Amino acid sequence: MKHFTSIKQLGDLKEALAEAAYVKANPFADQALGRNKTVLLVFFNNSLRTRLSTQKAALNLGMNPIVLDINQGAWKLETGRGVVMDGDKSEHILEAIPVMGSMCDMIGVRSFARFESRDDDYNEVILNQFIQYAGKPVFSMEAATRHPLQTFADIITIEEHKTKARPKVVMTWAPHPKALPQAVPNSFIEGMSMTDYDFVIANPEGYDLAPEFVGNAKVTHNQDEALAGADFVYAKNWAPYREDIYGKVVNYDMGWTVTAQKMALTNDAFFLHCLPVRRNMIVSDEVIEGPRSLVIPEAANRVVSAQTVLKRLLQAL
Ligand code: AN0
Ligand code: CP
Repeated sequence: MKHFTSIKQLGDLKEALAEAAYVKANPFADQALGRNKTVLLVFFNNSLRTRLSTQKAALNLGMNPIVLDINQGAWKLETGRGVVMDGDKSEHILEAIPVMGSMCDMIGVRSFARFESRDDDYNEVILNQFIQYAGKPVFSMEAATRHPLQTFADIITIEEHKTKARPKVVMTWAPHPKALPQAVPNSFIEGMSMTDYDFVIANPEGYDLAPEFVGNAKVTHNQDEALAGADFVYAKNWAPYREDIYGKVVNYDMGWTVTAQKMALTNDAFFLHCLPVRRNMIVSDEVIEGPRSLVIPEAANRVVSAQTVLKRLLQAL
């Protein structure tokens, strides 16, 4: 694996899950693999889990992690070509990227959708510039359209808790005060397409995700109908994809909050969310604190997903 930007690059999912289980049971087995290898983690946006879990994964593999927060202490970067740089940006990303590449063996990048241009976001302009100019393997720590390390951890968590071969997994939209990217839901759909789960997406009108991601997945605008008989409820907010309302909050419907009443419609489902989560917007206190909530083990599995991916990237160096 040269770069890792989509869950699909894992190839055979069963094999990847077996590798992940090995990594989880033997976290320090590959200390020699990462010796004297440096991983640079570049953050254009905030993070708690990705920041910690990727560093922990690197340390477990014997690697040296370096974290760079672009908005805290680095120069402000211009990203457009041909711009006369007479504003507040001191450096161009086209110099910054190869410099970063020269100081590490692989680079992780977090760069969210900016919601300025749907085409720029869906063309992954920032991530692709890293791939083009870093000269080193690049992995996504959530880019504009995907968050594959999250999805891998989500699937590991479902596999650890499922009690039937083909569980019903419902990904439901839930309200949030700010416009959030589509990366997590897009990636989750990609991941679900690699499984044989009974997968359903529930979202309000106007919130249908990009057709290139939705593919043949079942979509309903009726949350209650989707939740009926669910074994796993995966909640997430996202801003609209539709061109005329792209990245705008047009629905604040608290009727979509995942409450105990909603969970009562399910088959005693487990609750999943990638975190960070806004309580009593996305999910009630009762549900997230309840016995079926998996949010903490799900977050802990971020170390496992990151370590499995870093291990593959090291093996391919
Ligand atoms: C981000 C998002 O929804 O994509 C990161 C989630 C992992 N969430 C926020 O910005 C709150
Ligand atoms: N789930 C996730 O990626 O969390 P952070 O944004 O805190 O890294």
